[in-house]
Amino acid sequence: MNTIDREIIEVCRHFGIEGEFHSAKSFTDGHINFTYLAKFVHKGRFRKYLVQGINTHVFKNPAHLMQNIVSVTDYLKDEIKKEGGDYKRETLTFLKADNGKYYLYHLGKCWRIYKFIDNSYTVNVIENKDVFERAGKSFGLFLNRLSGYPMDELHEIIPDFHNTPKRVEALEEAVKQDRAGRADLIPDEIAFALSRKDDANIALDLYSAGQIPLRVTHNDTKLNNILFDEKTGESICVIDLDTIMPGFSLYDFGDAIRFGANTTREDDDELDNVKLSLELFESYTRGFLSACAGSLTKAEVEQLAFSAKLMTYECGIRFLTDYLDGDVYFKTDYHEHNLVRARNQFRLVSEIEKNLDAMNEIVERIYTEYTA
Ligand code: ADP
Ligand code: GN1
Ligand code: MG
Repeated sequence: MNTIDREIIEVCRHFGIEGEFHSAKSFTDGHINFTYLAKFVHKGRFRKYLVQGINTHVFKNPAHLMQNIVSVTDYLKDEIKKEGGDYKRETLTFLKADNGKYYLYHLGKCWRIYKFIDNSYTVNVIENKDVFERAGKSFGLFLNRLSGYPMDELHEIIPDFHNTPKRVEALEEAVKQDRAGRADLIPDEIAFALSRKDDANIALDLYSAGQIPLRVTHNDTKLNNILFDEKTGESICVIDLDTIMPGFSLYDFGDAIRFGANTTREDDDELDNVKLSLELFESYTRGFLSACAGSLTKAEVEQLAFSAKLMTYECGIRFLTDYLDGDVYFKTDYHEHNLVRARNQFRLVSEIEKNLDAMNEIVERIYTEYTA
């Protein structure tokens, strides 16, 4: 048994997990937290849990974080029950620790545990466009199911998370500070980011003009934040709920396209692989609008295609800022990882710009189908 196993066992006991320890393996997929799948054998059956170390540099207030998540998943459970669904597979179930909370500081880290949903998988690169349509439907449904949730009760977990103008300001500040001494190496990337500065305000301006509403949004709608069912291939559950906060539907739509309709990984350094797939864009739009066309305002629908550019631009800026700061926010595997990610995102911005008219036509056509 290694040190990690021992650590995981100790943490699990604090969350009331019984049975004989079988194994713990790393299950991390994202750039922020670290996740383990822990298996125990109890009463002759495997019990599986996800044991997650919360990144407290990013999530500074775990109490607020877990209040949001537990209260939203409780709400979703009720909605799913009303629809006759299986709440144990369609939303996450968190465990309480022996301190009475849904998180625990132990061995110098902050932990939480939730139930593993068996016979499920995630997707990182799409091989079949139906998968993306199902993802769109799940995130559209997520938005709809939470439309009656008391938004004022949500904590703003990361202030100004998708405030694109503030992300631009943060980049400008990072250039000025140049903490890692890298600014001189990347004049083209900085110039690209600053040349699109005016786009950053569009969503917030529409909100100020009363044309798009605040909603309860997920804010991190990467394709790998959806579980699919191994038997049916259907999308079953939206996961990675850390950034649920009041936001715009445009954030959720745009971020999903940013990740899923890119014809390659977000950190592919071969920029000619980076394209916007109109076919995948159409699939996601179809799934998304099938679930929530009726509840979107005219301005939201009109900005869906643009939101893909906005969120890709914003994400590129965040990667570039972190590169300039010395890689303090996103996990990186090598020295230039954040720079490679930023270049990839900026190339995708250019590709989206070329395709924006076609994307708008797709949205209009599908929206008309669902609302005619
Ligand atoms: P992060 O993106 O921060 O690594 P996630 O919450 O997305 O964390 O979880 C990491 C991975 O664990 C997911 O991509 C998925 O493969 C798997 N996973 C997460 N929650 C569940 C669950 N309840 N059941 C089964 N697998 C899950
Ligand atoms: C992070 O944790 P993960 O990998 O799902 C980030 C998102 C970015 C994404 C880019 C809390 O998400 O905002 O869009 O990386 N999450 C946070 O891949 O910053
Ligand atoms: Mg994730």
